[in-house]
Amino acid sequence: MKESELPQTVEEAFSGQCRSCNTAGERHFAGGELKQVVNVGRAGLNRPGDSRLFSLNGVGGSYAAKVSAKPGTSLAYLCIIHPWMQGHIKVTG
Ligand SMILES: [Cu+2]
Repeated sequence: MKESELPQTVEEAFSGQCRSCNTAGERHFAGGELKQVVNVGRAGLNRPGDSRLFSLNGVGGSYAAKVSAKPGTSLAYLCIIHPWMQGHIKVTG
């Protein structure tokens, strides 16, 4: 997602008004079926709205996903369960 789409406060994240959280949730459960991978456009993490549902088993877990954004792109992300968990993926060539 875009940096400007991240919730800035805990209140905003849990108000039900976080558009990014709501959109991701709706796309993962579209059609009443849980989708683990949501791609907006082509495969891989490259566009606002692309999302992955995964869990890490405790501290030290890891997850891998293909990032298909162009080098130089910075993708913002957040955990929709814990919206204060936010970060960036900086794509390098
Ligand atoms: Cu989380």
